[in-house]
Amino acid sequence: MYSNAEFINDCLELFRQTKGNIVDVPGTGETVLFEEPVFGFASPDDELFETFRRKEVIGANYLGPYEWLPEAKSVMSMFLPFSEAVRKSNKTNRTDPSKEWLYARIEGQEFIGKYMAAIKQFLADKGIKACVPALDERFEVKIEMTAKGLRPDFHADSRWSERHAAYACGLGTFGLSRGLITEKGMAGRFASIIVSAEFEPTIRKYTGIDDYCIKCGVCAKNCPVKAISLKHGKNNLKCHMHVQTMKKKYSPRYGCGKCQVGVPCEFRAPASKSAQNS
Ligand code: B12
Ligand code: SF4
Ligand code: SF4
Repeated sequence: MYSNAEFINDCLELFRQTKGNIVDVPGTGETVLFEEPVFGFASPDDELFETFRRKEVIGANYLGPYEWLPEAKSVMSMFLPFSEAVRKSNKTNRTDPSKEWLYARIEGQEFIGKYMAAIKQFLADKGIKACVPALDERFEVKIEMTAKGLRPDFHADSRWSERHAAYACGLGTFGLSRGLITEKGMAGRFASIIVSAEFEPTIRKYTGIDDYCIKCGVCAKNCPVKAISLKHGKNNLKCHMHVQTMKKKYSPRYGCGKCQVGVPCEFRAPASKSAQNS
């Protein structure tokens, strides 16, 4: 029997061994992108994975764990928090992403891809089948335009959503900015893998989709293009347009993330029960 703790230890060892988490950022030097990840597990039979097919949640394009991997017995999601250096750097400018943030978005995602491929290979060597939806050729994001009065927006009907997987795996809840707040905060990236080995599901410490958000509105104040408001929530289109503008300026890199730094949910969950008790 391969336990949750053993699998987590193996994943942490692979995290340390995989090359690419320290990058040479021009003008800054060697920068660590991510701190060690935190992990959560869910059963593929969790009813949330069916709920995700609803139009208002993700949509009909979404594929559940069994469609990605017919032999699925567990879903594992992880949050990789950005290092303090990456988070701190992105607070120095209110409009443009810092160099460190740009590298964490692009080189950071390349590192995550290599890391997830290493986990998949490690499991294959143990005779365990696995699928990483983000690395699978079936992955796609279908954009559907929506409009609330004069407020054009879009909904992403994704084949797989890392935040929704993390929510199901007990890692945290959504915030006003729509980022997912974990007990290690929001500033970071998610990854997930569906496996044919059975692990104990993580008990979710929340019932509502935004339990960890205190509705302070700081993310809305930080947003350079006013894509977030306490009244209307988050506007994906405005956010996307800004990220595209940054891409023109910093291509091949891009990003923003001003709603994820200098906020109470940057590196902790302001409203989680464990945060209140500590
Ligand atoms: C498309 C996309 C975008 C689009 C649209 C985002 C969106 N909200 O869909 C744009 C370009 C705007 C975008 C911007 C950014 N992104 Co982006 N993006 C993605 C991508 C590729 C797919 C997102 C997706 O699947 N959306 C699906 C739709 C359905 O999500 P949603 O509308 O927010 O879901 C709502 C509904 O489901 C609703 N709901 C209604 N009823 C119910 C019922 C239940 C039970 C539940 C659970 C929910 C629910 O609640 C949700 C939240 O409001 C993911 C990677 C991935 N594969 O997951 C990264 C991802 C979401 N992005 C990420 C990041 C970091 C960013 C940026 C910071 C850019 C940057 N790197 O600098 C900004 C931040 C925007 C923000 N404020 O969060 C991270 C999120 C990190 C985090 N802590 O949450 C992700 C997960 C990438 C990763 N691998 O880590 N992104
Ligand atoms: S900054 Fe405040 S309102 Fe915005 S997501 Fe974080 S806790 Fe919620
Ligand atoms: S990523 Fe930037 S543009 Fe998008 S919501 Fe956050 S602060 Fe606004």
